[in-house]
Amino acid sequence: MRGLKALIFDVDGTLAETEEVHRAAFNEAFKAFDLPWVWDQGLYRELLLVSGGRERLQHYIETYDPPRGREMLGRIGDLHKFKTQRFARLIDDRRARFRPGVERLLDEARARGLKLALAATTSVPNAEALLLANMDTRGLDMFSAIVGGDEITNRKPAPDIYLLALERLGLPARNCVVFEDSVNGLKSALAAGLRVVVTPSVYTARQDFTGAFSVLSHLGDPFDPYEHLAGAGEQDRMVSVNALRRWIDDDDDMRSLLTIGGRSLF
Ligand code: XBP
Ligand code: MG
Repeated sequence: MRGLKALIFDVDGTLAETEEVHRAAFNEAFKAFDLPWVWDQGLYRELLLVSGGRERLQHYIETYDPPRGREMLGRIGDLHKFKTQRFARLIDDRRARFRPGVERLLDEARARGLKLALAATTSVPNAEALLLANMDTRGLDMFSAIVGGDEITNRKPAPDIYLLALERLGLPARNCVVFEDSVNGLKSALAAGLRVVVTPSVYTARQDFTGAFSVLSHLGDPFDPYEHLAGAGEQDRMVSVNALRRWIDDDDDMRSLLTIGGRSLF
């Protein structure tokens, strides 16, 4: 059956520019463990190609062999736990506000009867802390599913997290749209058969978003229109439920036009 029934959002970089807060939390954890490690923005941009804080720490130690790295390989869990505690406190201090259009689209989607889900590599408590800091408890009540990175084995770009989100929503991919900020997230959602609207973040601005349904500077607001970068949305200025429905219906019409004898040319 055709038609938009749910929106699925990535958290870090998509709802808010949280990666600077994660980076601050990592650096505070390194200080607390007396490690002479500092992740500056240039290094963090490269490390972000590895999804998952624990995996990122392991990759850093194995790739850069920093002082006391070998010793810390066995304590990555403790280090990441401390970092997560610091992140939650920094988020509580409202260090990451929602990006343009996020709260407006969430509210509109609920008002129009669409389901909402989150598909985050970070932990569910981190995602919930961000919702609470920006929308109070209202933010927690509006999601049918909040899927965190701890619940799946293979992180983005593997499709696992989006397949689990679809299962929790009880919907097929064709009735949903994903909002992502990174190439890993885009690949993950595409591999799950989903259409993806990409709103690049500070750390992902220069990545290759081939395959995206739409690439926009952000979701837009009435007085803060987005910049259209690629794909659907060239004639609009903000992502609304009506606009999404139009873009998807046009895309479905195109796909059915390009399907000959039941075989898609896509
Ligand atoms: C976000 C991540 C996370 C955060 C850090 O990717 O990869 O690892 O960077 O959070 P996405 P944790 O936006 O694709 O979900 O330390 O909790 O992993
Ligand atoms: Mg992201």
